[in-house]
Amino acid sequence: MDLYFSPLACSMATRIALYEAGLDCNYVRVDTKTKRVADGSDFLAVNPMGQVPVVRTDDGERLTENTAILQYVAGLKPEAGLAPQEGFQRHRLQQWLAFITSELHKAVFSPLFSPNSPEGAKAFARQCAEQRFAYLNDALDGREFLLDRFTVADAYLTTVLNWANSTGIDLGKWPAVQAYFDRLRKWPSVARAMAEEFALYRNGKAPQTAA
Ligand SMILES: N[C@@H](CCC(=O)N[C@@H](CS)C(=O)NCC(=O)O)C(=O)O
Repeated sequence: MDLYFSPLACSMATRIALYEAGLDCNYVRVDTKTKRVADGSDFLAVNPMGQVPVVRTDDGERLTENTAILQYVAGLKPEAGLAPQEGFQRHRLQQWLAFITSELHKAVFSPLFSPNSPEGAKAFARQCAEQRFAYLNDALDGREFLLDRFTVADAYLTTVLNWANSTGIDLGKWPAVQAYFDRLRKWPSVARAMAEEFALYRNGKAPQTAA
């Protein structure tokens, strides 16, 4: 399997899931700014959206979209428990994946990161953050994980919360969110992925946007 990734971008959630599941992968670095793969080839030929993550499966299928990729990886090793395979908890997992991708990643962080989004869009994103993080804070209060154990939703949420500092979002306003992030960033698969991708990010030739 190949994972097209960019250091500290949302593709880090898939790296966390792969580490958690103990699955091998070929990590292919992409510069999302120039749309070039590390070998110089055109990333738009891999994903016309120009976005990471992309997974190329061992069968040659290409899969995009965090929520689909994370569930795909979880399904490769069901015994790792990264996604409830059936029952209502499966829907609960999908609820959180959808919330993270649409309400946090795209509504809050993407406009804050984008050099092309006007100040009005950034101000609206900061306004959206208040309600979204208050909701998340209530949901996380008294809980260790989003579900009853570490799942791919936690892999995605920690990846997204990792952008708060660099976008001026003070997680300290939401104590349960802050406590969750402080705890989860020390979770072995998360800590490993963050340390490795931070080193790659710092050593990158060109700065890259995260979200
Ligand atoms: N809808 C996509 C969005 C992925 C996405 O936003 N990726 C960002 C990195 S976090 C990216 O590649 N941005 C570069 C760009 O949009 O040009 C998904 O959920 O996988």
